[in-house]
Amino acid sequence: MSLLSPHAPTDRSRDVSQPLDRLNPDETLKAESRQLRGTISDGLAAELTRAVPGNDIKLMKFHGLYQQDDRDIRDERRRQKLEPAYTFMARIRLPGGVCSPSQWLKLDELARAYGGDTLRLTTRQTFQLHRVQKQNLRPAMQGLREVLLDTRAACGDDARGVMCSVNPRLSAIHAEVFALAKRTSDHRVPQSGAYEEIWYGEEREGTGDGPQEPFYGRTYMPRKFKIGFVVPPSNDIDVYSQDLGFIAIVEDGKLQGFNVAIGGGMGRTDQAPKTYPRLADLIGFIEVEHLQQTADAVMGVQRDYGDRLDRARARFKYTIDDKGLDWIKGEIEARLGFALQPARPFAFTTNGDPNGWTRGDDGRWHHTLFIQNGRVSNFPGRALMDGLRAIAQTHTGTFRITPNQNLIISDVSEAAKPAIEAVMREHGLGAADRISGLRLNSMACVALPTCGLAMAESERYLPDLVTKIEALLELHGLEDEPITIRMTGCPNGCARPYIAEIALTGRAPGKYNLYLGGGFHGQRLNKMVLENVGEAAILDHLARVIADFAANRTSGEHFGDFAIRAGHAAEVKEGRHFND
Ligand code: SRM
Ligand code: SF4
Repeated sequence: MSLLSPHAPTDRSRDVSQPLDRLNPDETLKAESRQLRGTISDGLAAELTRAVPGNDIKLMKFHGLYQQDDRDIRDERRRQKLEPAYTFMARIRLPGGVCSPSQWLKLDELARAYGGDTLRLTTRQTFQLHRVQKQNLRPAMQGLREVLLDTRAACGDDARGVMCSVNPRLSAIHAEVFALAKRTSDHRVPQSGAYEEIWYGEEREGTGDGPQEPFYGRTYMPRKFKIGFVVPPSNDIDVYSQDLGFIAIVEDGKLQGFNVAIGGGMGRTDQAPKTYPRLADLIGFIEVEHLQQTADAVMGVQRDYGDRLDRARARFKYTIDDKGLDWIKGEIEARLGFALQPARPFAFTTNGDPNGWTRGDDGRWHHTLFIQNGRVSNFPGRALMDGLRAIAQTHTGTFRITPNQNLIISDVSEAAKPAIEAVMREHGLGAADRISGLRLNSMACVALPTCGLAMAESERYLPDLVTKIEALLELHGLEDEPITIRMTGCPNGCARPYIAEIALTGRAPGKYNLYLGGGFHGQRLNKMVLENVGEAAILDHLARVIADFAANRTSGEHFGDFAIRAGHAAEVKEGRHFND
């Protein structure tokens, strides 16, 4: 099959400087996949293995599914000459992280039936089921469908689930921005009937080889594309880390439109200077009525000019740096047919979540439940999974997953509040739990044992490390100080570490790079200060910086700002700066 016309004819032509015969093999795979079908159905039917063939692993990402294996037992199985313990991770598409109690109950049921009795809340406000056996994938997908959920385009080279500030206190504005985020998400879901065909066993019109992807064409996006909506003063979604961010401009209590930010991204690879985290640039302001058109124009530019040769350079941030911001902005405006207005003033104050009860401007209550690293399970003395199921059985409002992996039990009436508090107490969810400012602002990616790319522990290690850093903070009476700390098991940046005040990214078992100096509300990249070091060196270094912070900070100065001002994030002990 030829790749000569991979894109829809409706837009301007693709970047002709990229020779077709040298495109990345993944481009051919997409183009020849019959709109994401590949041989997925055959792979699912093969009974001799728990895995699917390599190319289908890639195509299944577009269906929100990742093949993984249990890395805790990988070596042992190899010794026993057994196939790795393959299972699948399913990521749900849940724009803005909002779900209903009946959806929660279904997810709880599926997690207990197929997902190892646990649910994972992600840094992009959705659920992941892990450890789903191949033969359980279809029942799981059909179960999701019963509550109008699916995993479509939760992964793959497409527009991922769209993020949206949770901001429960501003209920009316949140509702408006959330509706726009959801519409943007729905608008960019691939149209292919492959999903219905493979997972629901349905035939759909237009399921053949025809031109049924008016926007994506046959080769979709060059790489994943991430969109987020934020409502200041909270920058909970870390808007500067999105490929395309919309910053709500609210004047006189009314949504006026959005500032547009483009080109954020966190991923980097160690020892590969051509990859780096980048903060998004503000390029202007648009009225609400131009929102979808703008999203289309921006995505269209990346679709047509993104790097389709080198996947390590295929994110929008590199297209912008390669072509130049002015050129990209000009191309966006040419597609829009008008110039963007100058960006309007706004101010962020934090990217964290409040803890506990807050009251919305409509008088309804919202409870933010701290969920360490997004892991929902029954822990000793804290039956989180059971407790949330019990709440979902009576709750009449919504649940909102925050971009910090926490959960808001939202839209609670005054009358219903005592009953929810009683269920929380009964399950050890303690509404009044004392949580340090550091822990409350901590985030870790999944990493081991499921993530195939992890080089070190993250979710399973950060809680213990935080306990040790808390002890250092307590020495100086800083236990309530809000400080963002984020850990990832590799440099890919799934917990958005490069904008945290303290960050650790995995290099090898027990070894991390330490970064300091990110902005408290996600406005500045941090700097690497130690490379490839273990816990003792990390704690030793932090002890000195924390002592200096306690002694010499100015009033109200945040830890990250102090680290920069005092020169603690200026020198790399080994290695080099990558983001000066
Ligand atoms: Fe991520 C790949 C988990 C948010 C950057 N990410 C992965 C995979 C699928 C590993 C893989 O490719 O085999 C991880 C699955 C682990 C597992 O067992 O579940 C994984 N990413 C996650 C989640 C679950 C972390 C979490 O603990 O919450 C987050 C799911 C988000 C969602 O609901 O969609 C998650 N990943 C992010 C973010 C944060 C964000 O988007 O706000 C980033 C940084 C932002 C960005 O994209 O620049 C991120 N993930 C990556 C990358 C690096 C991309 C790059 O441009 O270099 C990879 C690797 C890749 O794509 O090649 C990756
Ligand atoms: Fe896996 Fe690395 Fe992402 Fe963590 S940051 S989930 S280790 S890919």
